[in-house]
Amino acid sequence: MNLCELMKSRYNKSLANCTNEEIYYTLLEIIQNMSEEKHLTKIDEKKKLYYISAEFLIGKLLSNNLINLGIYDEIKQELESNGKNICDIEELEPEPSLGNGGLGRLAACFLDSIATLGLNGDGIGINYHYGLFRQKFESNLQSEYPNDWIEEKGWLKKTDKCYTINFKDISVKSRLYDINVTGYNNRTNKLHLFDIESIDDSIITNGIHFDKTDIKKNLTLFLYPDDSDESGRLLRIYQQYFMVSSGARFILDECEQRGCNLYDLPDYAVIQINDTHPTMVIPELIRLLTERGIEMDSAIDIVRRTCAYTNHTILAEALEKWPIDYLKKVVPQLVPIIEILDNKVRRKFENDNVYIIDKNDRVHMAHIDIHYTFSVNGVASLHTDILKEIELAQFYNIYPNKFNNKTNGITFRRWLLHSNRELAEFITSLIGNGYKKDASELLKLKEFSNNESILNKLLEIKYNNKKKLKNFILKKQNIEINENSIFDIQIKRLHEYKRQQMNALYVIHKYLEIKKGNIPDTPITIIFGAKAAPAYVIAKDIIHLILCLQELINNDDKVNPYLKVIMVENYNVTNAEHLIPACDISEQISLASKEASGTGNMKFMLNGAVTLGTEDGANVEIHQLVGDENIYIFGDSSKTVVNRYKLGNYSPMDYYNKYKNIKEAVDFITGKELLSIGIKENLERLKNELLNKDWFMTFPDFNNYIETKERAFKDYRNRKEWAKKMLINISNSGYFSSDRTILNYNNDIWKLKNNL
Ligand code: 26V
Repeated sequence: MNLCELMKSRYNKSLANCTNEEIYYTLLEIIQNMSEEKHLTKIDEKKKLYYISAEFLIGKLLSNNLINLGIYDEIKQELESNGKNICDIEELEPEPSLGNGGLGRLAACFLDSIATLGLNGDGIGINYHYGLFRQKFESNLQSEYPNDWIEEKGWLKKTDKCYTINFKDISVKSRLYDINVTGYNNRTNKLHLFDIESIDDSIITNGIHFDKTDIKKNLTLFLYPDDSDESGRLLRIYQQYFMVSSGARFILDECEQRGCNLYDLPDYAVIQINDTHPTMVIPELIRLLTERGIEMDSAIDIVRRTCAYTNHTILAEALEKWPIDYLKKVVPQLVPIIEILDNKVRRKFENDNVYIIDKNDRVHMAHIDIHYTFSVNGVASLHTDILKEIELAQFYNIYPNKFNNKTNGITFRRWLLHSNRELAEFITSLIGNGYKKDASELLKLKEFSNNESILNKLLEIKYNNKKKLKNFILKKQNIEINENSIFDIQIKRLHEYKRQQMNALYVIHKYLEIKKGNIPDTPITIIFGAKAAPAYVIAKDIIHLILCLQELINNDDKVNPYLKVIMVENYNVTNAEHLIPACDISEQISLASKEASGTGNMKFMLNGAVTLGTEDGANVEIHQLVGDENIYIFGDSSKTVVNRYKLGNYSPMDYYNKYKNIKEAVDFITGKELLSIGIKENLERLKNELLNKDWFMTFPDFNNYIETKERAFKDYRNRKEWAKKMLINISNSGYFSSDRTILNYNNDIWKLKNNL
């Protein structure tokens, strides 16, 4: 492969004289051709995995593909010797935003690992034209705009596969688009995204507003359209059914082509249902099988043996329950099937808590999954325990063998090899290349934990990454940060349970301390990145508070040499790739029991950040792996939290009255400094929410949070000891490779042949 020659023949110019755009489109084509060559389904591959998900947060694909095809270094060098920089070319690529957060990014990591392990497995989802909104900060508030990512020449390949999808009132024609997913030195699988052709983006006005009833024009415009009104909720059902009906028909077609007679579907397909958004695939498959002549009871049995379900949350408000009337309005063809499924359950069990249709005529989507799949898994050890013992205990009693844990993972190709090249190269120089395919080899790094020069090199790499991030933030947001300060980073969706508000209260606390003359030994930079759901009022108020603090503190020359606050605009995968390698302290501070797993925590660990966190989600497993010395754990345990909810006697006001620093920090939200910057209504609403509700129990953990954070800051001063903590974190992170997770899924659930 010679890029120079190719550019010459295409454009009749030397590589040095080509524009970055010309280079980008040429690389895209080279990659497409190379990856297509690796799309070989082996003859003995009878069974195939279909990972069906409303989200695939794939991020930019150029570098990732170059790495996985093994030509990154070659191309980078060739570009460099012609005066070109691969980073400038990467910048031209728009980032698809086909996901919200961890759930969608997990699906993308899984596709990478499935292909890397040589497994026969594709993704199925929706081709949202504008995905999740693009976030802008205007007057210290979040505003939302469409993210226009689809280009004429891009990764999406239009196919001839089309289906007619029937809703109660309308029919639409779905068409399949494919994105190649090439594994690291391995095969190419596909991400299948369905779309309609009658989409009309001219209906979008004023940011991301549009007529939610005009389904033919809006069906695949946005991910998670605002569902605070009925038309928004109905649109979500339209989207979900569109995805599963197209997907189910595609799966049946493919299986029949491979020789399946539909009675033996479980030998040809396994369908992993990613949370409840694709749950309607169960009644839809049953419907399609009966339409093709299979009796209802057999159809149900076939589907149950084909599908498996992953639960990603215990938050009640996130567990989907659709009023049956909504389903009657959109997909009446599924209603009799769901009623049959419910009746079967009622005949077998006498327990309201396991019925599919409740007494208020709402359909519990997760209950369909649990009864009518063969496997139910949680995404971290604590999460699975909570499902078994508390949230889904009534089901665990009935189906103890269905429940299993699959602790999440991340792909090291994107989150180390690509995002932190310098660290990856250093690791390779120490332990060789083996860890790239077998991440457990990172354990070999442990033997260097007292080697001063190696520890110094780790610190140097971190420092270089911090300088890079400093430039990135300066360019992006025109804020200058100090690369010698501690980089303390909290980046994730904005949600009260993740407790960005607790970190913001810490910022206030620290600001007041500095004002009192208690200057920190090392300057601190607290970095946030988060999008709030457009209709989630308190989440947007928290963003407002953080942005007001950013303005107040960064303009206060008495404070800003010691403390700075940055809220990164439009947090997405690309921004995460810049932020994570530069982090010293990884904030994972959700209320214990609420974060199913978290995956950012794993990315930070792999990049040598030390976790400051609660015993929640996968933090628990990180803690077990690195030991007390190499993590900062604080806060109430999940047992205490669960018990406090049960008692129902938590009163934030008691803490406010008892602890002076809590009162000071909370009062500051509506004090004169912030009111001179922010909006009274928003700040007051947030303060009242904390004082009167604080549903995610910020105050009980607050003082322990401050103490533990201060201890981490103090330890940071001993650079050698800190570097040791970094090394121990990196060396233990192998467990969190999504290759390990996928091997577990395959061994326990999918049972596909491995063509390594
Ligand atoms: C969804 C919603 C939607 C409506 C409003 C509130 C709300 C709150 C939470 C959710 C979460 C849906 C499921 C989800 O994204 N779970 C995430 O899955 C990740 C991958 O397994 C996991 O690492 C995160 O801990 C978990 O929150």
